Amino acid sequence: MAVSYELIGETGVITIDNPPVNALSHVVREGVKNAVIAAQSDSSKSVVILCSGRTFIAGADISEFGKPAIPPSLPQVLSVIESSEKPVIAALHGSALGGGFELALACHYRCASSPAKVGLPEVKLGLLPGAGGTQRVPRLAGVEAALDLITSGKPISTDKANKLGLVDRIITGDLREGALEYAQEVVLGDVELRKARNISISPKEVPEGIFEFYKIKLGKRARGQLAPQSIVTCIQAAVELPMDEGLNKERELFLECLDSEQSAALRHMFFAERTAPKIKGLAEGIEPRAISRVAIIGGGTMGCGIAMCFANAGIPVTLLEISADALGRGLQIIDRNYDLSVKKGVFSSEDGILKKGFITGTTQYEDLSDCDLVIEAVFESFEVKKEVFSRLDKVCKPEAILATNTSYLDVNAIAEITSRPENVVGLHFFSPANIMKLLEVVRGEKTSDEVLATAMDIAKKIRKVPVLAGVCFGFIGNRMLRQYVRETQLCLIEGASPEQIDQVMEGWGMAMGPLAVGDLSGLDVAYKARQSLSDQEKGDPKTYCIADALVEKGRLGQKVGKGYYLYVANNRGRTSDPEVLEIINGQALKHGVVRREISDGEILMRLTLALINEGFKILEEGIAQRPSDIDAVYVFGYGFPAFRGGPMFYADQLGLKKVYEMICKLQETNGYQYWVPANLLEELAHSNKTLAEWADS
Ligand code: 3H9
Repeated sequence: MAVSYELIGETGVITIDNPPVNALSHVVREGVKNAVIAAQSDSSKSVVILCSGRTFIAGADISEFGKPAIPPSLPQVLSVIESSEKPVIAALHGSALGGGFELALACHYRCASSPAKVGLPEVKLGLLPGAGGTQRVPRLAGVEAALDLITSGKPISTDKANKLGLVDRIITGDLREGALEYAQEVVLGDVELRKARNISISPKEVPEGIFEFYKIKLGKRARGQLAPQSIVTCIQAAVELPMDEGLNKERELFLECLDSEQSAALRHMFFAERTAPKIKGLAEGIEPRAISRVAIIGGGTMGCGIAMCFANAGIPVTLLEISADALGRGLQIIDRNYDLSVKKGVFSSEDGILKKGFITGTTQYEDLSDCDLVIEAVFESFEVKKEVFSRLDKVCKPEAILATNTSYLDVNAIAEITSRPENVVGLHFFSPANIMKLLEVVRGEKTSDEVLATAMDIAKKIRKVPVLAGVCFGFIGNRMLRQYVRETQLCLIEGASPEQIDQVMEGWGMAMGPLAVGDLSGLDVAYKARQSLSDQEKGDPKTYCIADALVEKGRLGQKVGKGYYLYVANNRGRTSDPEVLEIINGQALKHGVVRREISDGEILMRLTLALINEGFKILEEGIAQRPSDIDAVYVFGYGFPAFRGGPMFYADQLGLKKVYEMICKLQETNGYQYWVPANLLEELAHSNKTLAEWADS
């Protein structure tokens, strides 16, 4: 039974039991409504609503969105609760989120255990709280607190909620017992039921211009997104309109958001993130191994960032470098990063010291003999890695997992260096590793199921989004990136400017344009990688001629103050440099390209289609398990806008037939060898199927 009702003394207790997170599925909505109605005619004097399991209600059932709505709606249920003649008390534990917190706000009183969290994270799903959250929070906690809570979507502690007036009582002991006692107090105390709707907000208490200020701020922070703006409109309505009219406004804008492509995309990403760690076809009963000690080989930026991920999760980690000097430099990088995190308020200084304490350094491989997991993050050269893995194989215990952070090299060949290929796996972190959420888990031919399960498990413990990838050049992310970068370079030589390309992609929602990203990571990195390719692998000589020319002129990117742009010291902002245009024009002339005007639409189309087409190839080769995994890679590792749902979701939204036709047209007009439509795309376009349907089948 998802909802049960019992009478304990004079209190009616409604218990919700809908694992895993007590979401407000249809059965829960109906159950709560019926139980509150039943309580009106029994001997109870008050009603307590609480939940079994690990949490109070974590919100509406997201999997029901996009399907025909089945009554009662949540607002209807909340109206029954609010108009109960007996006091209704919500007892919160775990995370009371979204519709779950709104249900609590419609109750007459709220008590909560500590620590627990409350919040309205709907904005992260492209939604706004659609069951009175935007009307009740400003009435209870004030307009500014409401704007912060609802536009950020970040949960707050119940202690803070108590201070803000959103929670009435913190219960320190057993929540159920405490809630029953509180219910009795309420019955003996207040004569009138407390209803948030009865509070009116005096416009005089609202800071002047606050709504315009938030709209402008959110317009910059959440460029092009509908929900944040609508939230501000709803909170403004809470000030300007009576409760029922405010609720109507909220409902109207909630439904508009729910129908939007942005919300569909963000809901897709919610499930993509949670589906990605699941490995298809894993042998039954496989349990992950315990990882209680980790080592990182290589104290460069990447190795240090990886070490911090484990230390932040409280897992002891040893950093190995070849010399005391190099080790000292690595440990300094870690110190600096922690200091920066403390300065930015990510950790308190005590917390920073505590976390740093989990990291020790060594120059001796022998010190790694008791590690359960070793991650190599050394220079990207097979010869260097060969040396590292041979040494690790000798000193590490036989069951230790040996992982490589390689971005491109063959994980199977690396595994074969060791006597334990089944214990070798790729763990490809993204820079800065202590911040970026993506982790590609690369499955070698011989990697055992147990090692994969362990990789997924430890990834979640260090708060990464792990995505399984097969072995190929660049795995999922970088393999697709190559096509995106190629098309960027071709747009440049054919007529676009760096500014135009970056502005188009950033305006569309990418965290950073491709050329600004190149400058940030250093143009020499890709240049060196290109030098090791054969002419055939390099493709058409004009493709990377501009990038090569910039490097050869010493324009290596931000680190030297110039690349595609100029960077003034201490100012990370970029400015245009006429010399770059001269270089581009010179290269076009040299390669016989007559530059033309390229529209913003063409740039967007070519860059996104380059990603999409390669994504289809990756799927048909089985390199990625599912389309949503590719979306997770791009959103969590490459700054792809989450509100567009990742490249594969975006392809479905464009329509696969249209995508296929556009790629065929590019092949026809450009004549490049690059635009060969993927077989899977062709097949789905002809059979009128979506990628989502293909994935489900
Ligand atoms: C809303 O409420 C709108 C209302 O304002 C208006 C209505 C009119 N629905 O995250 P986990 C599943 S919008 C369905 O790994 P954790 C999840 O997919 C909603 N399913 O656990 C996963 O399934 P599986 C606003 C949900 O312990 C499993 O539960 N609320 C929902 O790391 C475990 O999830 C939110 O946005 C859901 N609402 O974190 C809160 N939530 O095992 C969303 C979870 O099959 N939820 N699942 O992969 C969360 O933030 C986290 O799940 C929570 C627990 C913090 C609660």
